[in-house]
Amino acid sequence: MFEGLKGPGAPQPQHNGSALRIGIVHARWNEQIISALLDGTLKSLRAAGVKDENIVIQTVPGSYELPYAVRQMYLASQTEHAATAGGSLMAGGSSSSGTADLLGSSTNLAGLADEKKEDEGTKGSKQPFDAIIAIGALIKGSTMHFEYISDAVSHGLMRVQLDTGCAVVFGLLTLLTEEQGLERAGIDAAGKGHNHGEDWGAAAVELGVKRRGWSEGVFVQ
Ligand code: DLZ
Repeated sequence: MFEGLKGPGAPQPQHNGSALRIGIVHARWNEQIISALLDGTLKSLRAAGVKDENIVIQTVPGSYELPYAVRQMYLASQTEHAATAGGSLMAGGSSSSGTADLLGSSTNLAGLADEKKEDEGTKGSKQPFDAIIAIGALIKGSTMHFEYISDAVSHGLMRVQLDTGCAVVFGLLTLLTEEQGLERAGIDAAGKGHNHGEDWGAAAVELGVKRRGWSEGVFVQ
C-alpha cells in the first residue's frame, strides 16, 4: 500500500472486508489505464478479505455514465436484497425516487450473521452494496469537453452518495496527458508510478465497514 506523502496512509487497524459486498463500475474509454486500475482495485479488495463472489463489476461506455450507473446499481442491489427470503428494505432502503435516509443502512450488524449463513456457498451476498467504486479516466483534449465531463461526473458521484447513503469511491482520473494516467495506474515506462486502484479498494473497505458501524450508532476506528 502506498504510504508516501500524497497517499491516504494505512488505516489503523486494517479493516476486515470479509462481510462486505462491493460494487465496481468502470468506463471503457482508455482501456489500458482502466484495466490496470481495475486490477489494483481488485487486488486491495481481496487483500482486505472481500470475497470474489461479493464483488459485482459493471462497465459503461465512458466516464459520463458513471454517476447514473452507480445510482442504478445501488438501487438494483436493494431490489435484489428485498427479493431474497427475509430481505426487507429498512432505513436507507430503496425509494423509487432514489432518495433515502442518509443515516440509514439496509444492513444491521446482528442480521449479518444470519445473512452470511444463508449466502454461504457460491451464491454470494444479496445485501445492498456497502460501497461502490466508480472508475474512469478522462484525458484532456483540445475542446472544453474534458472540463464539462470532469465537473459533471465529480458532482454527480458526490450527489449519488449523499442521496442514497451508499459510500461511493471516487476513482476518476482527470488527466492532462495519457502519461499521467499510466503513472497513476502504475504502468508507466519509468516504473515510478503508483496504482491508485489499490487506494480505492482500501477506501471502499474502510467506508463500508464504517458505514455499517455508523448505521448502528457505533464508531469503528
Ligand atoms: C466522448 C469522450 C471523450 C472525448 N473522452 C473520454 C475520455 O477521455 N474518458 C472517458 O471516460 N470518456 C470519454 N468520452 C465518453 C463520454 O464519457 C461519454 O461516454 C459519451 O459522451 C457518451 O455519453
